[in-house]
Amino acid sequence: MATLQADYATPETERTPVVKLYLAIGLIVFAALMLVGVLMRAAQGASLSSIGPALFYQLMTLHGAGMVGTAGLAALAVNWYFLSRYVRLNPRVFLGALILSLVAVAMIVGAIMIGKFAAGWTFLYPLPANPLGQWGTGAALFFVAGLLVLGVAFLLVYLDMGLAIVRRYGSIARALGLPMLFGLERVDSAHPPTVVASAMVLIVNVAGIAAGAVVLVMTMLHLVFPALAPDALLMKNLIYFFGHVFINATIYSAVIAVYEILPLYARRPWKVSRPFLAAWLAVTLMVLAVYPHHLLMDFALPAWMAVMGQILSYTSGIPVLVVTAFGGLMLIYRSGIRWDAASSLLVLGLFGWAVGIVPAVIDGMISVNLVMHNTQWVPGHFHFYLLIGVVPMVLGFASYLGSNGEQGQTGRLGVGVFAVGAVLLCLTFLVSGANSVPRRFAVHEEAWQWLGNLGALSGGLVLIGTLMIALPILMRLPRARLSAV
Ligand code: HEM
Ligand SMILES: [Cu+2]
Repeated sequence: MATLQADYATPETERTPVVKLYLAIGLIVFAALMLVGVLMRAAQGASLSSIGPALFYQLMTLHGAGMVGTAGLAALAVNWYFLSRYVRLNPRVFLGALILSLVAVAMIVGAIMIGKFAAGWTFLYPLPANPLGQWGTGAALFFVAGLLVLGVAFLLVYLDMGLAIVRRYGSIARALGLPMLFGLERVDSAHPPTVVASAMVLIVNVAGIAAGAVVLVMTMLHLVFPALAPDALLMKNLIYFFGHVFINATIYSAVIAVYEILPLYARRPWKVSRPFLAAWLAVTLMVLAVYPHHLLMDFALPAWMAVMGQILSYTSGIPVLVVTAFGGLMLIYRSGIRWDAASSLLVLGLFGWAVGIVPAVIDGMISVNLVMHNTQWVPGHFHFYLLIGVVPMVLGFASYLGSNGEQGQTGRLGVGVFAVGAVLLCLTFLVSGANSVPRRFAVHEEAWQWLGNLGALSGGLVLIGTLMIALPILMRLPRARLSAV
């Protein structure tokens, strides 16, 4: 590492241990929640009808909140690890956030498994306060408070990241590369893509989590004082602003693994350019404004918001995707890259992210949404870019960090098993959606059940593939030092 950077960067001995802890916990939780997913899909296929609707919705809430939270934390670890190369971050803050998150997990899991809370991870107002006898106010409060604690953990890390970025780069805008983009400074091709992405994530996710905190507190107030009933449309706007921004920030954090690790394999640098900076600025603004595509069927929403949601849906994901996919392919092309578990996972992640955006954009059109809204088309597209996009990026990072330069055969084989299972699973959702199978239904019509069963089998493959990738990593991780690629 250059001496100039050494003044700012976090020492290696401080960077790695906490990140390993995040990853080890993350991999185990991912696998456990995949099993929950398989159980749900099997229930929809009627081959596990003993689950019953009450437990199904508990599992759905657990799987949704758990996967979103785990993906968020794992992507945060990717972001933190690579940002700490360029700025001095505080590992104690990062560890504190992990401990807070585990407290949050205990509250959330307790609310669901003991308190029987089952309103879905989106806790859509006023459902948490209308349990029809399935759960008590205490369970709802614990769930909502758990999410709030998780949000606080993220904000603490972001505060540390933001301060460190400002210390080194002067401002978040400069880290995002705005002076270079607008010609006020010469384009410095050595400006790290990681710093640009981190600046974007900070801007959008602090806003997202702040909105989340507001709506969580309002939900708690409503639970304690039912007479205090906020406007339902406002609550829905806040919830989907938060949910949309949070999951997008997760994707844009995870992609940092591609920016940092692929160049090591291809032995070529990933250089920052004007189009790259323009794409990241564009997505910073659009991610914040596109969320009404979740409310296209809410007729009370002002029409201009729905139209904005539709139009921005066409463009929101595209700029960064294009510069990243193009940049990644240029990097790989004729580079003689070595295909091991880590590099294959990162490229699989790019593929899943790119392909998953297509059905998402289709559903972002009002005329399509009229038909596809709340069908399994929706889990179809988001599993595509989460399961085949974010998860492989995180696994690729873990595999790179844990490889110690050695890469076993099991992991590579696991990537194939994972990919086949994951694509099949997503197809079962998309085909179901195209046939108007509703999402979030515990019990399915007989005609749809084969898709549920095929989905459960595919999910089983995904789980096996994940274990084949994750177990060798988990075994190596404790003694892994800075990975030598
Ligand atoms: C083996 C892998 C997986 C299986 C079998 C699986 C299965 C399922 C099933 C059956 C549902 C309910 C679908 C419905 O609405 O009818 C679901 C929902 C969901 N899954 Fe997965 N999933 C898997 C992996 C993942 C991953 C990796 C993520 C994110 C990182 C994820 C995030 C979600 C979310 C956010 C929901 C929505 C819950 C809700 O509607 O409230 N899943 N999944
Ligand atoms: Cu969205």
